[in-house]
Amino acid sequence: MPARALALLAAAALALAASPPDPCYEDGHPRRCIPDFVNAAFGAPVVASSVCGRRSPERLCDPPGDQPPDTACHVCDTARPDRRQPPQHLTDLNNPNDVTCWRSSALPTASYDSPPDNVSLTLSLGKKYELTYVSLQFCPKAARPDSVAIYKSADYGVTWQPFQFYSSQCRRVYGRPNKATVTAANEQEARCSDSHRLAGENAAGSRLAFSTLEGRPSAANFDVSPVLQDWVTATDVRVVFNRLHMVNEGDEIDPKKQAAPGTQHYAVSDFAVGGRCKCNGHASRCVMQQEGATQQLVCDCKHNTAGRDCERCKPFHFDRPWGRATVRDANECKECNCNGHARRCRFNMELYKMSGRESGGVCIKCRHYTAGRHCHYCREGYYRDPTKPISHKKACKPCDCHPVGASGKICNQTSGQCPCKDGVTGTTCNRCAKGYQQSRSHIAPCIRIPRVVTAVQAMEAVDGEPGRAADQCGRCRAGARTLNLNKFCSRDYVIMGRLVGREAGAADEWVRLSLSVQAVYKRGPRSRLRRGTTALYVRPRDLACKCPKLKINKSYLILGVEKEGYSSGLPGLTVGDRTLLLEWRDDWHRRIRRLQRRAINCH
Ligand SMILES: *[C@@H]1O[C@H](CO)[C@@H](O)[C@H](O)[C@H]1NC(C)=O
Ligand SMILES: *[C@@H]1O[C@H](CO)[C@@H](O)[C@H](O)[C@H]1NC(C)=O
Ligand SMILES: *[C@@H]1O[C@H](CO)[C@@H](O)[C@H](O)[C@H]1NC(C)=O
Ligand SMILES: [Ca+2]
Repeated sequence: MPARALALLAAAALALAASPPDPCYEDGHPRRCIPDFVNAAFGAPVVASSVCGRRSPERLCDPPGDQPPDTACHVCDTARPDRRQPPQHLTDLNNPNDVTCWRSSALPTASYDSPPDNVSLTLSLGKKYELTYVSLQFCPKAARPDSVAIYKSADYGVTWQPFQFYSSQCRRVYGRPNKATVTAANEQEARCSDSHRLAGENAAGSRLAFSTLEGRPSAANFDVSPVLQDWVTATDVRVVFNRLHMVNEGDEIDPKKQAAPGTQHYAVSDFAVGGRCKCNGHASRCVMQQEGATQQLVCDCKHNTAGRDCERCKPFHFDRPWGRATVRDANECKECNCNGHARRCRFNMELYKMSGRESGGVCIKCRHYTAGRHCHYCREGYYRDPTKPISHKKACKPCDCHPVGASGKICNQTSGQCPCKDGVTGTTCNRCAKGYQQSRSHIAPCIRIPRVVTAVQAMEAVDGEPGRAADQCGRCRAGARTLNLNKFCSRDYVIMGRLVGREAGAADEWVRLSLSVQAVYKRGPRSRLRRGTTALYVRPRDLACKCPKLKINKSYLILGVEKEGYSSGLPGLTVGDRTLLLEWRDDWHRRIRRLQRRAINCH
């Protein structure tokens, strides 16, 4: 390996080892993290409503001191870099050895009736901050203004809200009492104070400082006070100097102070706001980010949060409601559980509460034929493949309902069971249920076998098996035991034959047996009945009921009517309601011959 590559590797390893631990996590667990405390105003742009010498050079002087003639004068001239007093000097590096100042234009001379000499400074932080203080350092020897209002905006200058007022006459200038007590009920209200007049002055000039939380009852529980969290939040701060001097009715005007022209002006050397980049406890730093053509300051959000201030959960992390991180709970946003079938989800408070504040995410647009708030079951018309985990792309299979046997196309999403028509069974409804047989009807593809006898059962009955539906069998008329002239006369034909076999595939309605006709004792006028093999049709139900009781290789005497037989359309003899089957007895031959002779007298 080349030495250079090795060196690079070593450097990378060092960088890894040296990278400080992420303060937003501790042993892999999320914990509250906050950006460093900074002077958010440092380097930030300030817009001043008045700047000395902006239009033409202007001469300003400090108010006369106690030991004249030490009054210093400044000539402001924007064309001369060394003589400018621009608002940028408010937020530059505040070096006591090289004080830089902003100065307003000269103000009109104050009197009791004069209008307020309003001059404003608007500072844009470019990002939400949580402010602890706002402070103004006045230039050395400059007068300290009498009435000052501080406003803040939390929406980048769209709306403004009073933050603090200072005046020797709070009620008269700002309509507020001096040093009103803040209670838990009005913590988000600005106060007015005259205390700034007592603040000391040093070589660098006097300072006016507003502490945002001072005197506010919930300050000790700031972590859990949304009201105060809002109160200290600002994107912009505006200071309005309303009066440099307050002149009371009847006050004598100090001629000494009046003397020097241009002494009436505001002069501030440093505008500072102390606070932290607002990230709601979810970031330990703010970074510059390219946003279109401009750069903007944003939180480096952790805990699955997003937004410039980490003020929301990042996409697909809506299983819990967003929350500000506290010392006790980092309120990390949790990913939705969609089993890999959805890319989006939303939060539902009802479900969250119902789950015991565990999970409130609802997946949106479940794919792969899944459904449910976690895409955890199969959509209508699909069912779960039990061999695959629910997270599998093919965990849900389309229902496979039989077009004839099923009464719909929607199967049970879990089992795949289709809704079957009456008498139909099977997961896809492709079979007749027990006790049913197939029909040609699409409406009722399986019909109940009369008296619950199947062809197979009927066959078994022929073979001498016990009938399965014996309890449902009525009195048997076909299986007569006795023979008489009346029976002989009332039937169209009388034959003797041996049952020699049965057809394998029984027709639905009839079981076909094979009969070897051995003697014909009587036949109808148009009948072609003769000795030899013919088909004998018996109803399965009758067979199962052993009515008649039939056995292969046994001989029977059959007395039947032709209407039930040939005329039924079946090619053979039919055992119908009026057919009699008697098990053949050897002594019957002579007896039947006798009946034959007597039958001449029938009717
Ligand atoms: C000066 O500011 C005060 C208080 O904000 C306001 O009421 C007044 O209208 C302003 N006057 C001028 C001339 O802008
Ligand atoms: C679907 O089948 C499962 C399991 O067989 C059963 O528990 C559930 O009740 C069925 N659902 C419906 C809607 O019939
Ligand atoms: C019927 O008889 C034939 C010959 O006598 C015999 O081969 C056959 O096995 C018998 N069948 C039955 C079911 O008894
Ligand atoms: Ca300065």
